[in-house]
Amino acid sequence: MKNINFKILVIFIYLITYINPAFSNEESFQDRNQKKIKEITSILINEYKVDEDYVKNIFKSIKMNKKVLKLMSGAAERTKTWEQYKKIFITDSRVNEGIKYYKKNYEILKKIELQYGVPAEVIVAFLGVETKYGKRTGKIKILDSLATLALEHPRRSKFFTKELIHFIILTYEEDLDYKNLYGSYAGAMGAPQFMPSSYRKLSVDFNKDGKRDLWNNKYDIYASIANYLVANGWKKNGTIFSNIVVKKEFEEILLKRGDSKTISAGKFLKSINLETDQLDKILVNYNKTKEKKKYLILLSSKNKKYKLGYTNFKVIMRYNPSTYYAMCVSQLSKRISEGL
Ligand SMILES: [Ca+2]
Repeated sequence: MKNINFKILVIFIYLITYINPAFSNEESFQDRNQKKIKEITSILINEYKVDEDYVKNIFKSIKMNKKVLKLMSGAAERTKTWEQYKKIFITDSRVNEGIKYYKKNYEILKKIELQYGVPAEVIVAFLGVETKYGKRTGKIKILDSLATLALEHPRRSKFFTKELIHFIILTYEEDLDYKNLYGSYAGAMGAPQFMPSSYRKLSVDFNKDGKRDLWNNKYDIYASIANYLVANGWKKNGTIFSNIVVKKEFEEILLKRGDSKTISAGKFLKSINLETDQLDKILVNYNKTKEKKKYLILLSSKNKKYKLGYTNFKVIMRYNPSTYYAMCVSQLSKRISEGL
């Protein structure tokens, strides 16, 4: 009997020492990042006047999340072709759900559209792509994911350190419970998936209840998306993109540029020794529009898929720099408005 108890004890000690992360990895996560944690702590306390105990308690509570490092390298916009990417986001069910969502929230959406000049269907399309209309806001503890990426991502540690700092200030200033905030693996928050820096800078308390709530309040959610776009140059009544046909002799040259790219039409024309405003020379039946800035959007060279984008397309790319992402939001918004 004694012998069995002893064996169990040995196994128990083994388990808590080598398997339970609280006794092994976590300690070393804080330990091996001691210097950086000190730097961040000092910035928060000295530059942003965040309470010292508050910051120290936060760093004590952080648990490394190895999964987010893996997930970062497999982001859909970097691994998929246009056809594969589109299949995820522009399905009949997502379009239909968007139309229903639009109708259900019509009054609030129109109020925001009127004030900001951003069409309701564009706001809805962002929500559709980001979180399936607010239903999937993410289940990963934001503090842990941001800290893991800030301290241990091989390439993007600088970017995530900035976001981690913003996140801590945000929770401190707006009295948010960092222990219970969940989001995407990259630390994006709420229905519109704002990163902490954008949350602090551009989210809006539209219903004036003293809180900027991007999880639950539709006024705040819609207004924040619209405000983000306006702050990044959204043009009221501007076109987002149009279909074009490139003349055969120029198509090959254009498609050589590859997939998932948005390039200035002027720059492309210059590269083939044309004037920057001579777009009509390379396109079939091209009608000039009022839009000054134009972009050639390359989706798939294999399937000869390209479009022409305007200023608002580039503004959508400020939300997420992927050409595929911006085209999905654009096409989803179009399909939703066509289906109303
Ligand atoms: Ca509010």
